[in-house]
Amino acid sequence: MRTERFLSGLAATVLATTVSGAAMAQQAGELLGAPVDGKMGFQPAATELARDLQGLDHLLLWITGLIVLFVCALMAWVMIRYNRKTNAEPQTFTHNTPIEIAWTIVPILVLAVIGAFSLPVLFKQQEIPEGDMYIKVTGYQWYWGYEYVDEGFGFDSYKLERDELAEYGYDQSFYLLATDTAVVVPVGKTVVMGVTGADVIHSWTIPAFGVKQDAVPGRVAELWFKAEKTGTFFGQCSELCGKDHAFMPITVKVVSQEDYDAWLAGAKEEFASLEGTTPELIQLASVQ
Ligand SMILES: [Cu+2]
Repeated sequence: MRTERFLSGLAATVLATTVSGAAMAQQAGELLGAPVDGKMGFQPAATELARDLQGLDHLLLWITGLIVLFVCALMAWVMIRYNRKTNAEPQTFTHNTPIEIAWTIVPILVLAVIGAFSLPVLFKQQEIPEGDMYIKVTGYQWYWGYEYVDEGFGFDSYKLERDELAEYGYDQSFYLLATDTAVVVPVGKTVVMGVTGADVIHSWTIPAFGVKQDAVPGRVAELWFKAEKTGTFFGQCSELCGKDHAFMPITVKVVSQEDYDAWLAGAKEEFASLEGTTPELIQLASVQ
């Protein structure tokens, strides 16, 4: 499966170098951040944020797992040792001070430990750093619009139909993941995204980056990520937004700085015509 995807990505790269045009030049790198048949768990982390989140999840799984085992063991002990047959004459006491103190203190300690590990992860995600670049994303019913605010252009991103996938270098498993245009970002750069909605609440996410942000009309929320490897990563709208909620996927391509510069030059030309027709672009440039 992996190899197949790698090969299709490779084929797309070759295609991109032979067929010019910014849209095709976006086809680069391995198709990394996508669900894989028969697998469970997280997609491989492509950012520090995602690694932190997955580490926290593992820690919580251990803590909750041990608590479940402990409670089950206590219940089994009570059922076996204190049933009517083995303990016909029950004791009549109603208090045990040391145990009551313990079952108050121990859960507090458990929560304090969880808090000590989870709050730094939360803060790291929510404290938006000074970004190397800023992209504004707007959720529409039912597609995404992107604006490279610093560069003064923007484009919309629609899902690829089944019969369009091959043309863009994807196999059929990328239906409802792959889009016609993609967000292109350079590897190792801090990207800050402003997320908003134009009509109803949508939610922008890339699971492999560990980011998810509701796109709420009338406000611009922010998220950030710094992708550590090149490749193509996928997400899907994650807030029920109407009948085509399932049909507005997200594609992000992480490329080398040189590839990004080349894409940027082409994209500026290709999408420049949108500038006059997209009033939000000018408005947003001033917000930023
Ligand atoms: Cu949506």
